[in-house]
Amino acid sequence: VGGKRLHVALLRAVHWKELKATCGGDKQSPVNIDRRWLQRDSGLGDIIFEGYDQAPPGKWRLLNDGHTGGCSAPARAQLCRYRALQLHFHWGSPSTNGSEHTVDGQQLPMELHIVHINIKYRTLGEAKGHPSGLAVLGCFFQVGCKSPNSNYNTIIGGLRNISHAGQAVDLASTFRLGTLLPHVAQLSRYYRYQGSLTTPDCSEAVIWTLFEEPLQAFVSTVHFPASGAAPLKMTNNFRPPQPLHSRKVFSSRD
Ligand code: 1SD
Ligand code: ZN
Repeated sequence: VGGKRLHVALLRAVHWKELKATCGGDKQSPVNIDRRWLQRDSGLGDIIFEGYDQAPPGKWRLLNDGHTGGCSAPARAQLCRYRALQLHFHWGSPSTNGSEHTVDGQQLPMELHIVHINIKYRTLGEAKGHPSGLAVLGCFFQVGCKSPNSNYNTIIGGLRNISHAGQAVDLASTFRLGTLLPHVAQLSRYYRYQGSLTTPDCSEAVIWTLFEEPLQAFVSTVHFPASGAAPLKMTNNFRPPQPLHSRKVFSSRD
């Protein structure tokens, strides 16, 4: 498994479809969000977050899986009928280019994903077989922050301790999942479309929700150390935008 995962990580995203046919499907993610062609959907109301405001009893465990640094979600945080599984980041080098989704053709410095599973399904494998099996919340980041969210400092500090693939660390302090999201007043402004996981097997099982409001963080510090015997220098762990084909990107607001 380790060998195959490493193989996937080293293979450029453009070749993933040669390894996994599903990566060549017509509902792939990420996509460019062209704001000229957004379709307003009045049915996209406020997202119901449950448990996002509770500090989890356990510790957040941060893992370097060879493709990203992320945490499993220790709380029973849920949005509508989807339960939070894990969160992770995509970033780049230079640090101005790291997001997976682009907005009007522009890449943002970094993108957070919180992956959720439809509570109808028991396993990730089962959920991957259904178009609404998974829901991923995405948040963009901006650099040049006036008021960075300090909970990200805890995560960013932890990333420095997992510079090798396979390493994990418990974070020193806990935090509520909700504190990682944009300001509450901005949570009703989002884009929505039907897509896929952005890593192989690229299952077309994801309802994507991307918040309009970018978060602030010291993006330039979000790197795995380049020094030492790190087998993978983890930068540019983003997949480029994929064709939209016949899909539409919906907007919750005009
Ligand atoms: O890239 C992640 C991948 O690391 C893994 O977390 C997967 C869920 O099993 O999700 C993708 S993504 O589509 O959320 N980027
Ligand atoms: Zn992701």
